[in-house]
Amino acid sequence: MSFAISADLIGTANGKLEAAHADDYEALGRQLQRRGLSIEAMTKRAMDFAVAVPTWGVGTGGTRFARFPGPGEPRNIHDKLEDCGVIQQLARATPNVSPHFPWDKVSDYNALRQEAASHSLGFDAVNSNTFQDQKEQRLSYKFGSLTHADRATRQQAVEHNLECIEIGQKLGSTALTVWIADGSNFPGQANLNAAFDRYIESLRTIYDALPKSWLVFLEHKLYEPAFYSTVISDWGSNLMAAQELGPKARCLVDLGHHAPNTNIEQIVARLIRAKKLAGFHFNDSKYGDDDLDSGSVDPFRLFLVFNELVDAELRKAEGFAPAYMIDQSHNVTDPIESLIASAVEIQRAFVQASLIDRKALAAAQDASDVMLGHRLVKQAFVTDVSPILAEARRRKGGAIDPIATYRTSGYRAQKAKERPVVEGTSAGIV
Ligand code: PSV
Ligand code: MN
Repeated sequence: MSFAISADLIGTANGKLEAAHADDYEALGRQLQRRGLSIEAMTKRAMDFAVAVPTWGVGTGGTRFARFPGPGEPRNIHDKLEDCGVIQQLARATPNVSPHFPWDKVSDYNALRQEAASHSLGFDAVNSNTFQDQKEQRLSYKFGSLTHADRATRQQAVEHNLECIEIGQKLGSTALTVWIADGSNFPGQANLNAAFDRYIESLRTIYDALPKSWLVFLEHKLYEPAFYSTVISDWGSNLMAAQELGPKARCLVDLGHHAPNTNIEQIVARLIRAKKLAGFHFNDSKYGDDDLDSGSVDPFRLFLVFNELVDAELRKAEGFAPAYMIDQSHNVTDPIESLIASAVEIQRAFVQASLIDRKALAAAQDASDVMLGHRLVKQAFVTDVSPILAEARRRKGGAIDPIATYRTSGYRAQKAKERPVVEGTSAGIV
């Protein structure tokens, strides 16, 4: 019998915090009321908020240099689902997981779907992987996959994506996320336009195989592993591709996939306007695609992204239905703790952005009252909405302090006993 965190343990942990929490919640309620806001409405919004967890996120990540595995790491998709279940049990904001293939391959996907449900989890977008070679793979992706100069290699990569769609259907997913590492490391290595043309041609076959009600999310990334040119390097190339393919193709914004200081919130605004925003891979960064925990370095940027998202939601922007996912690499923390903290930070940014007085903001903007507009946005950002987030978790059966409760549970130490260490560490991005 594998160890699981009990509802009793959460109840006991909450019991110790309840009085202080109620006090903080009431105080915040009074503060918001003075601003014409209902804490109840905000709590309801927090309760309805969800962001998917990536199956690959519960394992310790790595860099090009090393991977330092932690104790009790998940060994397979079954262990990963168990860990994702704990994140949802404690934080109650991550009811879906986003699987990556072939990493999460099993022989029976109907059984896997049931297994996820037993952890109160469903499946979000399925991710294909043509950025690595797999054992027994016929043709290598060393020089590209969907855009490879060789037709047979392109075909192999297309077929993998078609298989991902088939698997996704069994799991209850409704979207395929495609990120390719294709590009070049030397000027002269590839014809920049021919590579893009081949991308469209390959994606066309994948697009045509999408079941009704499915979308394909195209993910751009500035650089890495290709360091001279990447085929889908930015939101411009991404938007061109999505527009050329048709309405089921949308652009996925991974926050780490832009040059430092890029105004990502403006990109988000433009994609919403073009009805092409697929959703997000949330993470944080300082220099590049650092894959740090969401909101850990620049929570203001995360908030400004949500400012655009809440604005679009409230004005009912046409075609606006973004999918929220986390995509991080945890190298020096317990991945469960990082994913809990990140889900809370993302939810925090959403609630903070919901506090903005949109009417007053529009009036300030129309009157060119710069300082007032800025203050209205800033006031929302500096409001500590922690009691709202805690209350949302508490009402849904989660933990008032999810990370402290996780530590008290001894879950990781138990898993270290149950999951023998897998020998051999490899370097590499996960
Ligand atoms: C690429 O860096 C990426 O952001 C893509 O979403 C991949 O699927 C993911 O990371 C996992 O490696
Ligand atoms: Mn990503």
